[in-house]
Amino acid sequence: MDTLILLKPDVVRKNYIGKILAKFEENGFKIKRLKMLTLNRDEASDFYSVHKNKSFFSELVDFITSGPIVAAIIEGDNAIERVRELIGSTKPSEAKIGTIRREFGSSITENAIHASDSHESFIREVRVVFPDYS
Ligand code: FUP
Repeated sequence: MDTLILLKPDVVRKNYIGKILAKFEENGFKIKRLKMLTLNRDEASDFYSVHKNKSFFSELVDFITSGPIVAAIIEGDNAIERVRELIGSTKPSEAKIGTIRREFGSSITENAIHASDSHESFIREVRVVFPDYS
């Protein structure tokens, strides 16, 4: 099973790309696709379309477009659920010790990483960053 992760601009700025990708490999996942890119505002709005009516939407789009990100398709048994566990809760200060957001995130916006929360989200999100995925 596949899932999508994005290492957000805070991770690229702080030089945590390697440390975070290593956690996926150490936990038995395969990195199936990998690329660095910068989302434009249209792509970011599309990616986060489920949040378009939320108060934090413009802040979210500002942040995710603020610099390069690293996108990866991660493969493994039950990957969607297991990767969500590995990244931890949205708010880094509330995420369990040992999770990626707890270790590398600094606020609810600058929370280091995105991971698809369902198969439906994965299918919608993957097309924004890997349009040739099938
Ligand atoms: P998650 O699935 O854990 O990434 O969290 P959500 O789908 O609830 O939120 C998506 C992104 O919106 C989070 F990564 C951070 C941002 N966000 C805020 O900036 N403020 C909020 O109050 C909630 C979420």
